[in-house]
Amino acid sequence: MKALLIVDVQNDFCPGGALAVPDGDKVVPVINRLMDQFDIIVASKDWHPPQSVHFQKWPVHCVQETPGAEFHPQLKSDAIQKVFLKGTGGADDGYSAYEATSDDLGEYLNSKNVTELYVAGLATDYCVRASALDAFRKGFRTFVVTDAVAAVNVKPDDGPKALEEMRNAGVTLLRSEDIAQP
Ligand code: VGL
Ligand code: ZN
Repeated sequence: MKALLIVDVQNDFCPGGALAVPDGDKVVPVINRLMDQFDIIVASKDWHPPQSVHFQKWPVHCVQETPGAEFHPQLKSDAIQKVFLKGTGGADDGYSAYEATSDDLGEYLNSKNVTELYVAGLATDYCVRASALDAFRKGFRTFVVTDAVAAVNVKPDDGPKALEEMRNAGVTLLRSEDIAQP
């Protein structure tokens, strides 16, 4: 089985948000189209407590239960079967969806016999990167959909560097139009 993981497509990572990713909202229509091709669709949310060491590195964003932590309003979130909340501890960053504390992503995917994980969302150089590398390490055939991700780019080439690092680690990069129809 193949599954789609939608990483952190939340208001605070989109234009106007507290930690806006340039063109973060441009991934939304691409992801909405992708969703039609998958039976198993899961998502993560960055879900921080109001006080976190994470906020020594980043502006305050995606605080639990706030509008900034909601999915982008145009994301077809009704089709998401399970949402994994991460970054919930105050003592670490929790970038990877595999570090979610609400449920165990690896166990969930195994219970659905998922062997191939397609990763999309925000941000290429942080949570997409960490989630895709973890997925590969945990034995999933892992794909990152390059037109369905966007980077924070603290440095201008962080996004391309992260994609290259994932590719070197064994993750397959592909474009949404190159995903085989079910
Ligand atoms: C993220 C920076 C801080 C992400 C989360 O979702 O990629 N980036 N917190
Ligand atoms: Zn965060």
